[in-house]
Amino acid sequence: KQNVKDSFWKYLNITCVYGILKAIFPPILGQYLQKGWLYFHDRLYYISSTEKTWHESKEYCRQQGAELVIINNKEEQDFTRQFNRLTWIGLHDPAMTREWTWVNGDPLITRFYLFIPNGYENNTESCVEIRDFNWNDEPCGNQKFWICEKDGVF
Ligand SMILES: [Ca+2]
Ligand SMILES: [Ca+2]
Repeated sequence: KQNVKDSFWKYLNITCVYGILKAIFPPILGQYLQKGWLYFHDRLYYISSTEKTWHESKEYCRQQGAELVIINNKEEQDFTRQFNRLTWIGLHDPAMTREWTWVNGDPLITRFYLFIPNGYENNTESCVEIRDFNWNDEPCGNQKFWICEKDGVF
């Protein structure tokens, strides 16, 4: 009985907090949506319509309070590959040691795409793009479309 009561209060609490946050944050959400960002699974994504180098793309996302997309699960994989463009993602090999790292510093552990880095020669391909259904390492200075991801409470 106590458990039921506890979980009721817990539920009410969460609902209230969520309601308050929702009242505060929709303007922010609205701003992003107005600028063409897409809302998917509690996150916002920006699919560029112009092309930049990997570093310029990363910088663009940071200026928007976001990051180059980090692909954490199958849903995000399917979502990000649907745009039929060569797009930079937030994965690179900063030390050129073939240790692939996400822009938030996490190492690459799970690959949701087929990823066979082939730019070993002079380590010239240190940044990663979505290409068709796969990931591909590419020279960071090439111009590509890109995807930013913004998390947060909306
Ligand atoms: Ca993500
Ligand atoms: Ca390659």
